[in-house]
Amino acid sequence: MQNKYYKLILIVALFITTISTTCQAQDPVVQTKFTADPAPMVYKGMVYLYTGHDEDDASGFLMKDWLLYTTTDMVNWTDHGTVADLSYFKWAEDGKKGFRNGAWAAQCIERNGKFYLYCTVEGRGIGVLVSDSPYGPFIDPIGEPLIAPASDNIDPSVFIDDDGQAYLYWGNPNLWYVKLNKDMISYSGEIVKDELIMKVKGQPDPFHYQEGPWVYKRDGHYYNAYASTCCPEGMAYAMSNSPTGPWEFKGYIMKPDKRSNGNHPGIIDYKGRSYVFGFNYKLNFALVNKHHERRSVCVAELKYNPDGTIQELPWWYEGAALKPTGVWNPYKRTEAETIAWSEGLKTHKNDEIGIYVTSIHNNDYIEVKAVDFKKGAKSFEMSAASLKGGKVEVRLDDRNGLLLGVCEVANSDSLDGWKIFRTEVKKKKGVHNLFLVFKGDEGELFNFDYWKFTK
Ligand code: FUB
Repeated sequence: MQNKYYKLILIVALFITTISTTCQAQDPVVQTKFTADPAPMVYKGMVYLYTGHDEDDASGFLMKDWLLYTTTDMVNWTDHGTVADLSYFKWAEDGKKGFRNGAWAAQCIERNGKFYLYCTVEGRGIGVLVSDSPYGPFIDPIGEPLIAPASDNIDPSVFIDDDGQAYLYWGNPNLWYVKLNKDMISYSGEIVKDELIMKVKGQPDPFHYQEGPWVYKRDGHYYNAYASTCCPEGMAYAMSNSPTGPWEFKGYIMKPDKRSNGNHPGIIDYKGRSYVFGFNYKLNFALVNKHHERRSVCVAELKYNPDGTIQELPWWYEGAALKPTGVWNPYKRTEAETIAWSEGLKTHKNDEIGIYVTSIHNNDYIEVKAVDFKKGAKSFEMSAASLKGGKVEVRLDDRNGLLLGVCEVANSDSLDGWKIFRTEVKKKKGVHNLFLVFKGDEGELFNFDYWKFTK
């Protein structure tokens, strides 16, 4: 997606996608990159969403790093960029090929203030990284795979039971588990082949288990959700009275659909609601009528029945829009990479300012949902760097909605020359979706670091 032609197609595709999904703005969650294998984690009031990363030019799997996004309202997601990559595992160097590929599914969990990120290094086993913060930096504490290389050994899911016993599950097409020690970086006892797989010769597999297990406990029930059937993959689940089974197949969370060759569930409870993450190929198919492993993470609200079973969801495109679980405060600094929906943009990172929004062209935009202006703002300011400059139209509720003001972004002489630009804005009270619409001549206009309103 580096060249101009590709970007033009992306803008048109996202425009069509937006029109056809005006009420499903979280499909996909991220529009600036291709993301896969979602692993959400709730910690201290924040959702941390770790994802895999399909490269823009991937045809098959081309995955080099793991990304992190956060939210406190389930609709506005802040991009934190790469949280770890293959080079973090020195043992993952693939001969002459280096660290070029294989950053498959991962999951992060907190224990006693430390964060453990279990990562598939495809063909080389499952590794574990540790950090004092969910944002990293992560390091490899053992210097070797935690789970040895084997074709089955992908897609780790980690779960800590109420008695403190932690389990690691993984596998395709078989499901395996082992008891982790309290240090979370070693295990004790046998690696067990789980009975979730009941492939009896000549009998249909009642679980349709394929890969991507996601094990958790809720209201006394143990759940094992997973990518089911192949291919296309849907998402199904089994329940049990114990973390090691026996499991009973309960049904689909979402049926397989030819619009998504693969799948990978990640499930959380957050602020009184439940959510399932997975992925589809919507952005890929909006761009080209050809299957590439260029996937996009999606999220939908999940509902449980009183007996703990899960209500089956329709396919991503047909589900209800997510309701924000909070409002956004526009009077504090907001990173430009906090986005509910965007068109035509990319994000990059540098050592000076961290993540910023780039590849900004005429008519590209950012939407931030449920922004609470309270009694209304006086002015808007933003930090940008440019060789060319342009304008930002500050609008409400639609990309063509009420114009509050126009912020002129002058040439700041360099793409690293960050400067603050301001405009007065019309006072408008209450909660609105904010649209920052970029305007200018042909070509890249500027880079954008953060914005805020003043009262
Ligand atoms: O993303 C690479 C692999 O594809 C994952 O590890 C599997 O779960 C499938 O989603």
